[in-house]
Amino acid sequence: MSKTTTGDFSKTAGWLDWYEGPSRPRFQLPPGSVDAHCHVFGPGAGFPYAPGRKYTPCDASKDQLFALRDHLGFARNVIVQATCHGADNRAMVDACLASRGRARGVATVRPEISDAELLRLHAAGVRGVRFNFVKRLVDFTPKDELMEIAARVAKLGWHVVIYFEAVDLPELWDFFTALPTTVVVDHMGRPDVSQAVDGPEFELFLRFMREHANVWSKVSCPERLSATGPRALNGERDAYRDVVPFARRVVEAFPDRVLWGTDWPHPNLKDHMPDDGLLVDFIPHIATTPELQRKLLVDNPMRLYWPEES
Ligand code: 0GY
Repeated sequence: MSKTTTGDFSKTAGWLDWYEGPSRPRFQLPPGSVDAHCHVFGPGAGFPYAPGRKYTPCDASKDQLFALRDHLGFARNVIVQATCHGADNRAMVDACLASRGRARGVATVRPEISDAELLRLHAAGVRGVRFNFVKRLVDFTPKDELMEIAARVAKLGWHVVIYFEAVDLPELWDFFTALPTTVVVDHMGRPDVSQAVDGPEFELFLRFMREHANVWSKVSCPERLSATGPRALNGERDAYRDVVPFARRVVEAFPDRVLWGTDWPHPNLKDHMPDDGLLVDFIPHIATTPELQRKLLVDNPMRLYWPEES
């Protein structure tokens, strides 16, 4: 059944709704696993979508997110501010507060934000800001403004999440490498997985991580990057297998600087909506030992988001 968008909003034409009734994964997540990249959308009636947004999604509430967390076997979430809410962090903050300490947040902020507001976000569980360079999602923000924000949040012990397309890494390199805190790359910098894993484009991304010990990566979103798609080629639950060599390379080269998340409710997908259970079954293909799995799903996100407990 088609999902709704409440409030005075209608979904972007062709919008794909998140998947109702995901399968139960076969892969058993290690105890204490963190879904380190997911979002809430609205609901629009309570948390209106931002005027300057590039898309209007179907609602995806905190309670629906927490139900998915429990169904898949995660213990915690990191809720990343989605661009459809702009710099209005209320929906994400509300979800963090309602989680009783089981969710942290990554916010979007403008340079004019006050110190008091940053502290209020911190108290709610926010531990990072997101800088988005994907042109279909956001308008341009001058880099000196972003650098000013980074300097302020670094003092709070926060990190910066960056989202960009692989072709833009050369141009953004100097800015990224000057950031004064931990930097977390969304979805491995969106590699073109039809290229060779040891080709020049992905090698530049690996060099970025190799030469800068403050750079981490989410090895998430195979459903966004894959050309082979969710089809199980070997009769196994082995969806998105063309992404495996890329994610596995990052996990094995930088086991202490990788994170994983579902990306629920999967904004802006065009051809299919993933079964989140199948996404969890992708994990043992890219983190092939219990030790790598524990680092990816528990130790690393705990160190970044709940250092007081790790
Ligand atoms: C993601 C990816 C996308 C969207 C957003 O904040 C967002 O709107 O992050 C995308 O469209 O690629 O990580 O959810």
